[in-house]
Amino acid sequence: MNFFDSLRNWLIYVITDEHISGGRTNIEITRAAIAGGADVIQLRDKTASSRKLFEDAMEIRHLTWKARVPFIVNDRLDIALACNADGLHVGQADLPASVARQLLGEDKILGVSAETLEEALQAEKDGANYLGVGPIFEARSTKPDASQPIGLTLLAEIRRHTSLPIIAIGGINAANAMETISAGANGIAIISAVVAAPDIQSATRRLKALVMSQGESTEYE
Ligand code: TZP
Ligand code: MG
Repeated sequence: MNFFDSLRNWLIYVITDEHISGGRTNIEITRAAIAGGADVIQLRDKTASSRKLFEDAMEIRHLTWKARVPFIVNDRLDIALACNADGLHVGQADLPASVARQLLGEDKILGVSAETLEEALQAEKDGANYLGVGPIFEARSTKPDASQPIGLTLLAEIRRHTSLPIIAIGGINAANAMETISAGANGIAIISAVVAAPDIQSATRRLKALVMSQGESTEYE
């Protein structure tokens, strides 16, 4: 299987957040999420210094390398390159995806956030390897500046118009994971339902089992 095709099999995309983890570090979150079966880890920290982010990224790179779990850095191209992450995730207010692609080269994964069909189609043109689509549900308790939820109908519409892997994000938990996959997401990106859970490992495992049971009955491109 081509390396980029394997993104279609990402089911559980865990994003770190030390602000809601009850004191657990990005490294502890990563360890527990990997142990629970996370298919990809993203380092996301909007307030850490560059040095702290770099040091965390290096350690997460080591852990993910050993576990053969892909590692994506949020927002920061410099950190992604410095730690030799597998890829970078950018939003609509970050470095433009086309520029990120040029600087990353063709061998790294580029993820782009999209809230509309237009953004999704533009991201595809700009060289995205996957789309982060959302917020699907209410997500402002984790991301205070998150937009209004876009809902499952728009997710399904984006699914119909792109063949890129779609990772749905925003307010996803065990109660709505199945319907999110049914609407067309390849996988789900999760912060609070995993990172704020008392047991990160078992929260990850539970979500993975749910989504895997769904995958047995549904197939998307
Ligand atoms: N982008 C859109 S919603 C969101 C991000 C980073 C936050 C998702 O967090 P949660 O806790 O899984 O709703
Ligand atoms: Mg961003």
